[in-house]
Amino acid sequence: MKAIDYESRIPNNVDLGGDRRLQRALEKWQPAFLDWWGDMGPEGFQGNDVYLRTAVSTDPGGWANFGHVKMPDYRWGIFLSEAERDRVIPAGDHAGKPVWQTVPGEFRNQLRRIIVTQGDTEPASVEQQRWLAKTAPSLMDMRNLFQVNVEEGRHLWAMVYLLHAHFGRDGRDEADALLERRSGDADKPRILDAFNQPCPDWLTFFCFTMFTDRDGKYQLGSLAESAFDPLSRTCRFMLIEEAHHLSVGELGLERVMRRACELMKEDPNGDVRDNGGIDLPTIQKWINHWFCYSLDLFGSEISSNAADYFSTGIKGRWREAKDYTDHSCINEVYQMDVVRDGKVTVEEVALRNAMNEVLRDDYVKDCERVVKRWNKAIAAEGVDFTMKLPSTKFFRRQGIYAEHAFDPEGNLITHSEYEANVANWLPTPEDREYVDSLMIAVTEPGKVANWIAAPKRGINKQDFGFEYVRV
Ligand code: BYC
Ligand code: FE
Ligand code: FE
Repeated sequence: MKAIDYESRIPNNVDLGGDRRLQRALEKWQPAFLDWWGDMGPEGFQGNDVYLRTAVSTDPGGWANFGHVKMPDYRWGIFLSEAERDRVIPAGDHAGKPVWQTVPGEFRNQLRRIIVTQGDTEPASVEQQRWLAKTAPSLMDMRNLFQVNVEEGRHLWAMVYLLHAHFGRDGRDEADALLERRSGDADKPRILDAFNQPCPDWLTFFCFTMFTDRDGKYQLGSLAESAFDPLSRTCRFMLIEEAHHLSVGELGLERVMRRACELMKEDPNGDVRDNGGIDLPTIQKWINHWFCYSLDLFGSEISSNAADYFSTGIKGRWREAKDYTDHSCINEVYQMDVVRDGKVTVEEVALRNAMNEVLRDDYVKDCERVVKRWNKAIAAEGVDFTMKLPSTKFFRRQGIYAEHAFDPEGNLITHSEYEANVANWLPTPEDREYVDSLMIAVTEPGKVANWIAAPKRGINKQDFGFEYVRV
């Protein structure tokens, strides 16, 4: 393993110093990135010391270095996981052949498109979250927000490195464009839907990190199985950072649920909202919204793009190399629910064309695992309420269910039945206004807003009362 060149302007373990052209190109992009961070990164607190972890090495345990830094001084770097010796292409028509260290000409456009799409989500999420520090429910939550933000910035660097190193002029143009699109902008929006949605409150932030960052986990996992080895190695390292983002979402939502339960017990005849909490049915609505928006990110259930990505080896399934023996999938089928003549029926789809759905299935299972943990926490509070994931057909805007109306149980219903009930299923303007009214910053160490329970654990073995941000 190459030691990280931590002293050079761009910390890296890719021997940037050995490629002057590439180094100069990235050094030119760096000020544009810092300008973007200044304009579109977290609003406020840029001059404050934040207790952040910084990747200083990709060795196990060595990549998480904690200390107080000002966000603009965070060392955004380029880190690839260690190369696997004699790695072979995990999936598709070329399975078993040596992986690619450079981009084959015939797959150049497809690979660039995927890397650009992946790269686009990273700054988009920072833009979506930029106002949240002003209403952080505690200093530790604020610190977690900033940790997620700087790491999404680093993930942008990871994709920009690949574009600069492997795609020449087009790659450099795409890297510039990644700093020009803006989340939610009418003229220059970000590429994928969920990344143009507003993220105005902390309940949304926790749903986003729980559900949308988890799409990141599965997309990165699928790209970690890529035949293009630099992409695979980049994604493997990003996945390590991603785990914390997911826990911010999972544990954040659990704390909101626990607080709702506490308020129900303190005032059994009272209303959670009258006592300044977020009631469980409201949390369920936010979950419905963000789970379904995140399902859209997997692309259509039946997709020739997905089949191409799989057969060429550009993408694999989740844990393709470890968990599967048949890596070709050529004569296999997937039993897919489709809508025909006003009814849901099962049809056989060529497995390669169903690869988006296969990945989505793994994602849904992972989400279900977390929902079970939440329900245990609610039960432990002695409250009789069960959180549920809605059907994957409910509230979709991409794929084969998007033009139909479904209820959260997955029953096909009419559009007017949907309209008549949607206020029970998804956040209403009144719900949003209520949640928004609770968003008031708490910046005293060890204190927490009324609508959320204090966390059970601090960060890096520090207490909850630690000065995570010096305000
Ligand atoms: N919104 O065959 P289809 C993360 C487009 S998150 C808008 O259905 P395909 C992160 C699609 O582009 C992980 N458009 O889809 C999380 C295509 O367009 P064209 C991000 C959409 O191509 C939190 C058309 O519909 N990484 O890292 O199989 C914080 C039909 O294509 C959407 C990736 O996504 C949508 N939701 O797959 C920070 C990995 N869905 O060709 C970071 C890279 C589909 O008609 N991306 N379309 O113009 C991919 O692998 C694929 O592009 C997709 C879609 C999985 C997104
Ligand atoms: Fe990311
Ligand atoms: Fe993330």
